[in-house]
Amino acid sequence: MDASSLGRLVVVSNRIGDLGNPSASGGLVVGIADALADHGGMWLGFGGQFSDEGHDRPVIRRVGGVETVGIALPAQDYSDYYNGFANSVLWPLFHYRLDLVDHRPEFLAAYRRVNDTFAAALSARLRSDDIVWVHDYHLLLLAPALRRLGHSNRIGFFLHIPFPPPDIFLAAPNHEDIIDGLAAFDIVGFQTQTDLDNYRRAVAAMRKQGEPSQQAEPVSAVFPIGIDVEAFAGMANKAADDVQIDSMRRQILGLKQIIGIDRLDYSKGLPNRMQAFARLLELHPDQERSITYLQIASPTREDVDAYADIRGELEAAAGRVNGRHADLTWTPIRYIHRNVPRTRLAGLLKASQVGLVTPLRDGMNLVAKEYVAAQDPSDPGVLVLSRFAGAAEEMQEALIVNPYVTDEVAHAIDTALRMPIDERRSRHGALLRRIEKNDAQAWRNDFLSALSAVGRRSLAST
Ligand code: ADQ
Repeated sequence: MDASSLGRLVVVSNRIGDLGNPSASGGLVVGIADALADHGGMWLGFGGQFSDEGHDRPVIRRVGGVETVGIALPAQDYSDYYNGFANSVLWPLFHYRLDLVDHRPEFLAAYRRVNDTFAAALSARLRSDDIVWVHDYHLLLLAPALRRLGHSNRIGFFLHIPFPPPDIFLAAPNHEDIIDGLAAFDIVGFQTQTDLDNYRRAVAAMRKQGEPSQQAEPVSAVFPIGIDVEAFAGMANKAADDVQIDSMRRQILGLKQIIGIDRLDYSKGLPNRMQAFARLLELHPDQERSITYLQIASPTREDVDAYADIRGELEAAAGRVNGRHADLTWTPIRYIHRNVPRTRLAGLLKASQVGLVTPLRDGMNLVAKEYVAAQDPSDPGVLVLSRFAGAAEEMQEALIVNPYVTDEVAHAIDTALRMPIDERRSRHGALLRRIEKNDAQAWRNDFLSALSAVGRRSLAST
Protein backbone atom coordinates (compact mmCIF):
# COMPACT_ATOMS: atom_id res chain seq x y z
CA MET A 1 0.00 0.00 0.00
CA ASP A 2 1.19 3.49 -0.76
CA ALA A 3 2.00 5.55 2.35
CA SER A 4 0.06 8.50 0.95
CA SER A 5 -3.22 6.55 1.14
CA LEU A 6 -3.09 6.38 4.93
CA GLY A 7 -5.43 8.08 7.34
CA ARG A 8 -4.26 10.62 9.91
CA LEU A 9 -0.74 10.12 11.19
CA VAL A 10 -0.16 10.36 14.93
CA VAL A 11 3.45 10.68 16.08
CA VAL A 12 4.37 10.08 19.70
CA SER A 13 7.78 10.85 21.15
CA ASN A 14 9.20 12.00 24.48
CA ARG A 15 9.36 15.65 23.38
CA ILE A 16 7.65 17.44 20.52
CA GLY A 17 9.87 18.96 17.84
CA ASP A 18 9.63 22.64 16.91
CA LEU A 19 7.33 22.47 13.89
CA GLY A 20 7.53 26.24 13.45
CA ASN A 21 11.25 25.93 12.79
CA PRO A 22 11.97 22.28 11.97
CA SER A 23 15.26 22.78 10.14
CA ALA A 24 16.74 24.42 13.25
CA SER A 25 15.98 21.31 15.28
CA GLY A 26 17.79 18.67 13.30
CA GLY A 27 17.27 15.79 10.94
CA LEU A 28 14.75 13.81 12.89
CA VAL A 29 12.33 16.66 13.45
CA VAL A 30 12.45 17.58 9.75
CA GLY A 31 11.69 13.98 8.74
CA ILE A 32 8.72 13.77 11.07
CA ALA A 33 7.46 17.29 10.32
CA ASP A 34 7.40 16.48 6.59
CA ALA A 35 5.54 13.23 7.17
CA LEU A 36 2.95 15.03 9.31
CA ALA A 37 2.61 17.81 6.74
CA ASP A 38 1.89 15.18 4.03
CA HIS A 39 -0.71 13.23 5.98
CA GLY A 40 -2.11 15.84 8.33
CA GLY A 41 -2.02 14.66 11.87
CA MET A 42 -0.99 15.03 15.45
CA TRP A 43 2.27 14.98 17.41
CA LEU A 44 1.98 14.14 21.08
CA GLY A 45 4.77 14.40 23.63
CA PHE A 46 5.78 15.89 26.96
CA GLY A 47 5.20 19.63 26.63
CA GLY A 48 7.80 20.70 29.18
CA GLN A 49 5.27 21.85 31.78
CA PHE A 50 4.94 20.12 35.12
CA SER A 51 1.49 19.28 36.39
CA ASP A 52 0.25 20.40 39.76
CA GLU A 53 -2.90 19.05 41.22
CA GLY A 54 -5.77 19.98 38.87
CA HIS A 55 -3.58 21.79 36.32
CA ASP A 56 -2.57 19.04 33.98
CA ARG A 57 -4.23 20.24 30.78
CA PRO A 58 -2.10 19.64 27.69
CA VAL A 59 -0.85 22.58 25.66
CA ILE A 60 -2.33 22.31 22.18
CA ARG A 61 -0.95 24.16 19.19
CA ARG A 62 -1.78 24.09 15.53
CA VAL A 63 0.83 24.53 12.81
CA GLY A 64 -0.76 24.18 9.37
CA GLY A 65 -2.62 20.86 9.26
CA VAL A 66 -0.76 19.53 12.26
CA GLU A 67 -1.80 19.60 15.88
CA THR A 68 0.82 19.32 18.62
CA VAL A 69 -0.28 18.11 22.03
CA GLY A 70 2.18 18.82 24.83
CA ILE A 71 1.17 16.88 27.91
CA ALA A 72 2.06 17.81 31.48
CA LEU A 73 3.71 15.38 33.90
CA PRO A 74 4.44 15.52 37.63
CA ALA A 75 8.03 16.77 38.11
CA GLN A 76 9.16 13.78 40.16
CA ASP A 77 7.65 11.30 37.71
CA TYR A 78 9.31 13.03 34.78
CA SER A 79 12.67 12.95 36.49
CA ASP A 80 12.40 9.28 37.49
CA TYR A 81 11.18 8.32 34.01
CA TYR A 82 13.51 10.51 31.91
CA ASN A 83 16.72 10.95 33.91
CA GLY A 84 16.02 7.70 35.73
CA PHE A 85 14.75 4.73 33.77
CA ALA A 86 15.25 6.08 30.25
CA ASN A 87 18.70 7.63 30.65
CA SER A 88 20.25 5.86 33.64
CA VAL A 89 19.04 2.35 32.77
CA LEU A 90 17.91 1.92 29.15
CA TRP A 91 20.38 4.30 27.45
CA PRO A 92 23.55 2.80 29.01
CA LEU A 93 22.23 -0.76 28.71
CA PHE A 94 21.22 -0.39 25.05
CA HIS A 95 24.67 1.15 24.37
CA TYR A 96 26.36 -1.96 25.83
CA ARG A 97 27.38 -0.11 29.04
CA LEU A 98 26.17 -2.31 31.88
CA ASP A 99 28.82 -0.66 34.08
CA LEU A 100 26.93 2.65 33.88
CA VAL A 101 23.45 1.31 34.63
CA ASP A 102 22.05 2.95 37.77
CA HIS A 103 18.72 1.32 38.52
CA ARG A 104 16.31 2.15 41.33
CA PRO A 105 12.84 0.62 41.76
CA GLU A 106 11.11 4.01 41.64
CA PHE A 107 12.54 4.58 38.14
CA LEU A 108 10.69 1.62 36.64
CA ALA A 109 7.46 2.48 38.44
CA ALA A 110 7.61 6.06 37.07
CA TYR A 111 8.45 4.76 33.58
CA ARG A 112 5.30 2.62 33.62
CA ARG A 113 3.18 5.49 34.96
CA VAL A 114 4.45 7.92 32.35
CA ASN A 115 3.85 5.44 29.52
CA ASP A 116 0.31 4.99 30.89
CA THR A 117 -0.17 8.78 31.06
CA PHE A 118 0.95 9.14 27.43
CA ALA A 119 -1.49 6.37 26.48
CA ALA A 120 -4.39 7.99 28.34
CA ALA A 121 -3.74 11.41 26.75
CA LEU A 122 -3.53 9.81 23.32
CA SER A 123 -6.56 7.60 23.91
CA ALA A 124 -8.76 10.64 24.47
CA ARG A 125 -7.82 12.01 21.03
CA LEU A 126 -7.32 8.90 18.92
CA ARG A 127 -9.61 8.18 15.96
CA SER A 128 -10.15 4.61 14.91
CA ASP A 129 -8.43 5.01 11.51
CA ASP A 130 -5.37 6.90 12.81
CA ILE A 131 -2.05 5.22 12.39
CA VAL A 132 0.34 5.73 15.26
CA TRP A 133 4.13 6.02 15.01
CA VAL A 134 5.94 5.83 18.34
CA HIS A 135 9.57 6.89 18.68
CA ASP A 136 12.34 5.59 20.83
CA TYR A 137 13.27 3.96 24.11
CA HIS A 138 11.24 6.31 26.31
CA LEU A 139 7.99 4.72 25.16
CA LEU A 140 8.65 0.97 24.90
CA LEU A 141 5.49 0.25 26.91
CA LEU A 142 3.11 2.56 25.05
CA ALA A 143 1.50 -0.04 22.76
CA PRO A 144 0.40 -2.43 25.53
CA ALA A 145 -1.06 0.55 27.44
CA LEU A 146 -3.02 1.62 24.34
CA ARG A 147 -4.20 -1.94 23.68
CA ARG A 148 -5.43 -2.18 27.30
CA LEU A 149 -7.48 0.93 26.63
CA GLY A 150 -9.14 -0.88 23.73
CA HIS A 151 -7.36 0.57 20.68
CA SER A 152 -6.79 -1.70 17.72
CA ASN A 153 -5.12 0.98 15.54
CA ARG A 154 -1.99 0.20 13.58
CA ILE A 155 0.88 1.17 15.88
CA GLY A 156 4.52 1.21 14.77
CA PHE A 157 7.65 1.66 16.85
CA PHE A 158 11.06 2.89 15.75
CA LEU A 159 14.10 2.47 17.97
CA HIS A 160 16.64 5.24 17.31
CA ILE A 161 19.35 3.67 19.47
CA PRO A 162 21.06 0.27 19.22
CA PHE A 163 19.42 -2.93 20.42
CA PRO A 164 22.04 -4.80 22.48
CA PRO A 165 22.96 -8.49 22.23
CA PRO A 166 20.80 -10.87 24.33
CA ASP A 167 23.34 -11.35 27.13
CA ILE A 168 23.23 -7.61 27.78
CA PHE A 169 19.53 -7.15 27.11
CA LEU A 170 18.61 -9.88 29.62
CA ALA A 171 20.22 -7.75 32.34
CA ALA A 172 17.45 -5.14 31.97
CA PRO A 173 15.32 -5.21 35.13
CA ASN A 174 12.12 -5.72 33.15
CA HIS A 175 13.32 -7.35 29.95
CA GLU A 176 10.21 -9.60 29.72
CA ASP A 177 7.97 -6.53 29.82
CA ILE A 178 10.00 -4.85 27.11
CA ILE A 179 9.70 -7.83 24.77
CA ASP A 180 6.00 -8.18 25.59
CA GLY A 181 5.58 -4.43 25.14
CA LEU A 182 7.21 -4.52 21.71
CA ALA A 183 4.98 -7.45 20.74
CA ALA A 184 1.94 -5.19 21.14
CA PHE A 185 3.19 -3.00 18.26
CA ASP A 186 2.43 -4.03 14.68
CA ILE A 187 5.89 -3.10 13.44
CA VAL A 188 9.15 -2.69 15.27
CA GLY A 189 11.84 -0.88 13.27
CA PHE A 190 15.59 -0.75 13.88
CA GLN A 191 18.49 1.27 12.49
CA THR A 192 20.67 -1.68 11.41
CA GLN A 193 20.69 -5.39 10.66
CA THR A 194 22.82 -5.92 13.79
CA ASP A 195 20.11 -4.37 15.97
CA LEU A 196 17.38 -6.39 14.28
CA ASP A 197 19.37 -9.62 14.73
CA ASN A 198 20.01 -8.80 18.39
CA TYR A 199 16.30 -8.22 18.97
CA ARG A 200 15.31 -11.47 17.28
CA ARG A 201 17.95 -13.38 19.24
CA ALA A 202 16.62 -11.89 22.49
CA VAL A 203 13.08 -12.99 21.60
CA ALA A 204 14.36 -16.48 20.74
CA ALA A 205 16.42 -16.70 23.95
CA MET A 206 13.42 -15.76 26.06
CA ARG A 207 11.12 -18.11 24.22
CA LYS A 208 13.54 -20.93 25.00
CA GLN A 209 13.29 -20.04 28.68
CA GLY A 210 9.51 -19.87 28.32
CA GLU A 211 9.62 -16.21 29.39
CA PRO A 212 7.47 -14.17 27.05
CA SER A 213 3.81 -14.27 27.91
CA GLN A 214 2.87 -12.86 24.51
CA GLN A 215 2.53 -15.24 21.61
CA ALA A 216 2.15 -12.54 18.98
CA GLU A 217 5.31 -11.31 17.29
CA PRO A 218 5.38 -7.98 15.48
CA VAL A 219 6.79 -7.48 12.01
CA SER A 220 10.40 -6.43 12.58
CA ALA A 221 12.65 -4.79 9.99
CA VAL A 222 15.50 -2.38 9.33
CA PHE A 223 14.82 1.27 8.42
CA PRO A 224 18.11 3.21 8.46
CA ILE A 225 17.37 6.84 9.29
CA GLY A 226 18.66 9.47 6.87
CA ILE A 227 18.87 13.24 6.43
CA ASP A 228 17.53 15.74 3.91
CA VAL A 229 20.75 15.86 1.89
CA GLU A 230 19.84 18.75 -0.38
CA ALA A 231 18.61 20.97 2.45
CA PHE A 232 21.76 20.32 4.50
CA ALA A 233 24.06 20.98 1.53
CA GLY A 234 22.13 24.21 0.97
CA MET A 235 22.78 25.26 4.57
CA ALA A 236 26.48 24.44 4.22
CA ASN A 237 26.68 26.76 1.22
CA LYS A 238 25.28 29.65 3.23
CA ALA A 239 28.09 29.67 5.76
CA ALA A 240 28.00 32.52 8.26
CA ASP A 241 30.61 35.29 8.05
CA ASP A 242 32.55 34.12 11.10
CA VAL A 243 32.89 30.63 9.61
CA GLN A 244 34.21 32.13 6.37
CA ILE A 245 36.69 34.36 8.18
CA ASP A 246 37.92 31.42 10.26
CA SER A 247 38.32 29.30 7.16
CA MET A 248 40.22 32.05 5.28
CA ARG A 249 42.56 32.47 8.23
CA ARG A 250 43.31 28.77 8.14
CA GLN A 251 43.92 28.84 4.40
CA ILE A 252 46.49 31.60 4.87
CA LEU A 253 48.18 29.63 7.65
CA GLY A 254 47.98 26.41 5.60
CA LEU A 255 46.02 24.69 8.38
CA LYS A 256 43.75 21.71 7.77
CA GLN A 257 40.78 21.29 10.09
CA ILE A 258 39.58 18.07 11.69
CA ILE A 259 36.06 18.33 13.09
CA GLY A 260 33.90 16.45 15.60
CA ILE A 261 30.31 17.41 16.45
CA ASP A 262 28.48 15.47 19.14
CA ARG A 263 26.25 15.69 22.14
CA LEU A 264 28.54 15.39 25.17
CA ASP A 265 27.57 11.75 25.71
CA TYR A 266 29.81 8.92 26.89
CA SER A 267 28.61 6.80 23.95
CA LYS A 268 30.28 9.19 21.50
CA GLY A 269 33.84 8.18 22.45
CA LEU A 270 35.16 11.71 22.93
CA PRO A 271 38.00 10.98 25.39
CA ASN A 272 39.23 8.16 23.10
CA ARG A 273 39.06 10.57 20.16
CA MET A 274 41.17 13.23 21.90
CA GLN A 275 43.67 10.57 22.81
CA ALA A 276 43.85 9.48 19.17
CA PHE A 277 44.47 13.07 18.09
CA ALA A 278 47.27 13.39 20.66
CA ARG A 279 48.73 10.10 19.40
CA LEU A 280 48.64 11.44 15.84
CA LEU A 281 50.84 14.36 16.92
CA GLU A 282 53.28 11.92 18.51
CA LEU A 283 53.37 9.47 15.60
CA HIS A 284 53.47 12.14 12.89
CA PRO A 285 55.27 15.19 14.27
CA ASP A 286 55.37 16.61 10.74
CA GLN A 287 51.62 17.27 11.08
CA GLU A 288 52.24 19.70 13.96
CA ARG A 289 51.21 23.28 13.09
CA SER A 290 49.50 22.07 9.91
CA ILE A 291 46.33 20.72 11.55
CA THR A 292 43.79 21.85 14.08
CA TYR A 293 41.02 19.82 15.70
CA LEU A 294 37.68 21.52 16.40
CA GLN A 295 35.41 19.60 18.77
CA ILE A 296 31.91 20.92 19.36
CA ALA A 297 30.14 19.09 22.15
CA SER A 298 26.64 20.19 23.07
CA PRO A 299 25.49 20.00 26.70
CA THR A 300 23.09 17.14 27.34
CA ARG A 301 21.38 15.33 30.25
CA GLU A 302 23.37 17.21 32.84
CA ASP A 303 21.13 15.93 35.65
CA VAL A 304 22.26 12.35 35.08
CA ASP A 305 25.29 11.32 37.18
CA ALA A 306 27.16 9.49 34.42
CA TYR A 307 27.24 12.72 32.40
CA ALA A 308 28.67 14.86 35.17
CA ASP A 309 32.21 13.44 34.94
CA ILE A 310 32.67 13.45 31.21
CA ARG A 311 32.70 17.24 30.91
CA GLY A 312 35.63 17.62 33.31
CA GLU A 313 37.39 14.67 31.72
CA LEU A 314 37.24 16.24 28.26
CA GLU A 315 38.27 19.70 29.37
CA ALA A 316 41.28 18.13 31.10
CA ALA A 317 42.15 16.05 28.02
CA ALA A 318 41.98 19.09 25.69
CA GLY A 319 44.02 21.13 28.18
CA ARG A 320 46.70 18.44 28.40
CA VAL A 321 47.15 18.21 24.63
CA ASN A 322 47.18 21.99 24.21
CA GLY A 323 49.53 22.45 27.17
CA ARG A 324 51.96 20.03 25.66
CA HIS A 325 51.84 21.08 21.99
CA ALA A 326 50.45 24.61 21.64
CA ASP A 327 52.62 27.65 21.00
CA LEU A 328 51.89 31.34 20.44
CA THR A 329 50.54 30.84 16.92
CA TRP A 330 49.02 27.37 17.04
CA THR A 331 46.30 25.74 19.17
CA PRO A 332 45.97 22.03 18.34
CA ILE A 333 42.51 21.49 19.91
CA ARG A 334 39.66 23.95 19.98
CA TYR A 335 36.98 22.59 22.28
CA ILE A 336 33.54 24.22 22.42
CA HIS A 337 30.93 23.05 24.94
CA ARG A 338 27.87 24.73 23.49
CA ASN A 339 24.93 24.36 21.11
CA VAL A 340 25.67 25.85 17.71
CA PRO A 341 23.01 26.94 15.15
CA ARG A 342 22.59 24.36 12.41
CA THR A 343 23.59 26.61 9.52
CA ARG A 344 26.86 27.36 11.29
CA LEU A 345 27.42 23.65 11.98
CA ALA A 346 26.86 22.90 8.30
CA GLY A 347 29.37 25.60 7.31
CA LEU A 348 31.93 24.26 9.79
CA LEU A 349 31.54 20.70 8.47
CA LYS A 350 32.06 21.94 4.92
CA ALA A 351 35.18 23.87 5.91
CA SER A 352 36.79 20.79 7.52
CA GLN A 353 39.12 18.43 5.68
CA VAL A 354 38.46 15.50 8.02
CA GLY A 355 35.19 14.52 9.74
CA LEU A 356 35.76 12.47 12.89
CA VAL A 357 32.78 10.35 13.91
CA THR A 358 34.08 7.76 16.33
CA PRO A 359 31.35 6.70 18.79
CA LEU A 360 31.91 3.61 20.92
CA ARG A 361 28.32 2.68 20.03
CA ASP A 362 25.66 4.66 18.16
CA GLY A 363 22.24 3.85 16.70
CA MET A 364 23.00 5.58 13.40
CA ASN A 365 24.84 8.92 13.82
CA LEU A 366 23.46 11.64 11.63
CA VAL A 367 26.61 13.78 11.85
CA ALA A 368 28.37 11.22 9.60
CA LYS A 369 25.72 11.82 6.93
CA GLU A 370 25.70 15.59 7.51
CA TYR A 371 29.48 15.70 7.01
CA VAL A 372 29.21 13.98 3.62
CA ALA A 373 26.24 16.15 2.56
CA ALA A 374 28.13 19.35 3.45
CA GLN A 375 31.25 18.64 1.35
CA ASP A 376 32.15 20.31 -1.92
CA PRO A 377 32.01 17.31 -4.32
CA SER A 378 34.91 18.68 -6.37
CA ASP A 379 37.23 18.92 -3.33
CA PRO A 380 35.63 16.84 -0.56
CA GLY A 381 36.98 16.04 2.87
CA VAL A 382 37.34 12.52 4.28
CA LEU A 383 35.08 10.84 6.84
CA VAL A 384 36.72 8.74 9.57
CA LEU A 385 33.91 6.56 10.94
CA SER A 386 33.63 4.13 13.83
CA ARG A 387 32.65 0.60 12.91
CA PHE A 388 30.30 0.77 15.92
CA ALA A 389 28.15 3.58 14.52
CA GLY A 390 25.04 2.27 12.78
CA ALA A 391 26.04 4.49 9.84
CA ALA A 392 29.03 2.20 9.17
CA GLU A 393 26.65 -0.44 7.78
CA GLU A 394 25.85 1.88 4.84
CA MET A 395 29.01 4.00 4.69
CA GLN A 396 31.81 1.55 3.97
CA GLU A 397 33.67 4.03 1.72
CA ALA A 398 34.55 6.07 4.81
CA LEU A 399 37.79 5.19 6.61
CA ILE A 400 36.31 2.67 9.04
CA VAL A 401 38.06 2.43 12.42
CA ASN A 402 37.86 0.68 15.74
CA PRO A 403 37.53 3.64 18.16
CA TYR A 404 39.04 1.63 21.03
CA VAL A 405 42.38 1.27 19.18
CA THR A 406 44.07 4.64 19.54
CA ASP A 407 46.85 4.03 17.00
CA GLU A 408 44.37 2.84 14.38
CA VAL A 409 42.34 6.06 14.67
CA ALA A 410 45.51 8.17 14.66
CA HIS A 411 46.71 6.45 11.45
CA ALA A 412 43.29 6.85 9.81
CA ILE A 413 43.32 10.61 10.50
CA ASP A 414 46.79 10.81 9.00
CA THR A 415 45.66 8.82 5.94
CA ALA A 416 42.65 11.12 5.57
CA LEU A 417 44.86 14.23 5.75
CA ARG A 418 47.16 12.89 3.02
CA MET A 419 44.53 11.33 0.75
CA PRO A 420 44.90 12.29 -2.94
CA ILE A 421 42.02 14.17 -4.51
CA ASP A 422 40.95 11.36 -6.86
CA GLU A 423 40.48 8.95 -4.00
CA ARG A 424 38.68 11.60 -1.94
CA ARG A 425 36.30 12.27 -4.81
CA SER A 426 35.53 8.63 -5.51
CA ARG A 427 34.90 7.78 -1.84
CA HIS A 428 32.78 10.88 -1.36
CA GLY A 429 30.79 10.25 -4.56
CA ALA A 430 29.87 6.73 -3.43
CA LEU A 431 28.89 7.93 0.05
CA LEU A 432 26.85 10.81 -1.29
CA ARG A 433 24.86 8.52 -3.62
CA ARG A 434 24.09 6.19 -0.73
CA ILE A 435 22.91 8.90 1.69
CA GLU A 436 20.80 10.43 -1.09
CA LYS A 437 19.14 7.09 -1.68
CA ASN A 438 18.60 6.38 2.04
CA ASP A 439 17.48 9.87 2.95
CA ALA A 440 14.93 11.11 5.48
CA GLN A 441 12.11 10.81 2.99
CA ALA A 442 12.97 7.19 2.11
CA TRP A 443 13.13 6.39 5.82
CA ARG A 444 9.66 7.65 6.64
CA ASN A 445 8.06 6.40 3.43
CA ASP A 446 9.50 2.91 3.94
CA PHE A 447 8.40 2.83 7.57
CA LEU A 448 4.89 4.15 6.91
CA SER A 449 4.38 1.88 3.88
CA ALA A 450 5.37 -1.13 5.97
CA LEU A 451 3.06 -0.01 8.77
CA SER A 452 0.15 0.52 6.41
CA ALA A 453 0.72 -2.89 4.84
CA VAL A 454 0.17 -4.84 8.06
CA GLY A 455 -3.32 -6.08 8.73
CA ARG A 456 -5.27 -4.38 11.47
CA ARG A 457 -4.97 -6.47 14.58
CA SER A 458 -7.93 -7.85 16.42
CA LEU A 459 -7.67 -6.96 20.06
CA ALA A 460 -8.38 -10.53 21.06
CA SER A 461 -4.95 -11.54 19.78
CA THR A 462 -3.00 -9.12 21.98
P1 ADQ B 1 21.98 11.55 18.80
O1 ADQ B 1 22.64 10.65 19.78
O2 ADQ B 1 21.61 12.89 19.28
O3 ADQ B 1 20.68 10.87 18.14
P2 ADQ B 1 23.06 12.08 16.05
O4 ADQ B 1 22.45 11.09 15.15
O5 ADQ B 1 24.47 12.39 15.73
O6 ADQ B 1 23.05 11.65 17.57
O7 ADQ B 1 22.21 13.39 15.95
C1 ADQ B 1 22.62 14.57 16.58
C2 ADQ B 1 22.03 15.79 15.87
O8 ADQ B 1 22.26 16.94 16.67
C3 ADQ B 1 22.72 16.03 14.54
O9 ADQ B 1 21.79 16.48 13.60
C4 ADQ B 1 23.76 17.11 14.86
O10 ADQ B 1 24.06 17.97 13.80
C5 ADQ B 1 23.10 17.86 16.00
N1 ADQ B 1 24.11 18.39 16.94
C6 ADQ B 1 25.10 17.70 17.54
N2 ADQ B 1 25.88 18.53 18.30
C7 ADQ B 1 25.36 19.75 18.18
C8 ADQ B 1 25.71 21.05 18.69
N3 ADQ B 1 26.77 21.26 19.48
N4 ADQ B 1 24.94 22.09 18.34
C9 ADQ B 1 23.87 21.91 17.54
N5 ADQ B 1 23.49 20.73 17.01
C10 ADQ B 1 24.22 19.67 17.31
C11 ADQ B 1 19.96 9.64 18.32
C12 ADQ B 1 20.80 8.37 18.22
C13 ADQ B 1 21.56 8.35 16.92
C14 ADQ B 1 20.57 8.46 15.75
C15 ADQ B 1 19.64 9.65 15.95
C16 ADQ B 1 18.53 9.67 14.91
O11 ADQ B 1 21.70 8.28 19.33
O12 ADQ B 1 22.32 7.15 16.80
O13 ADQ B 1 21.29 8.63 14.55
O14 ADQ B 1 19.03 9.60 17.23
O15 ADQ B 1 17.86 8.45 14.85
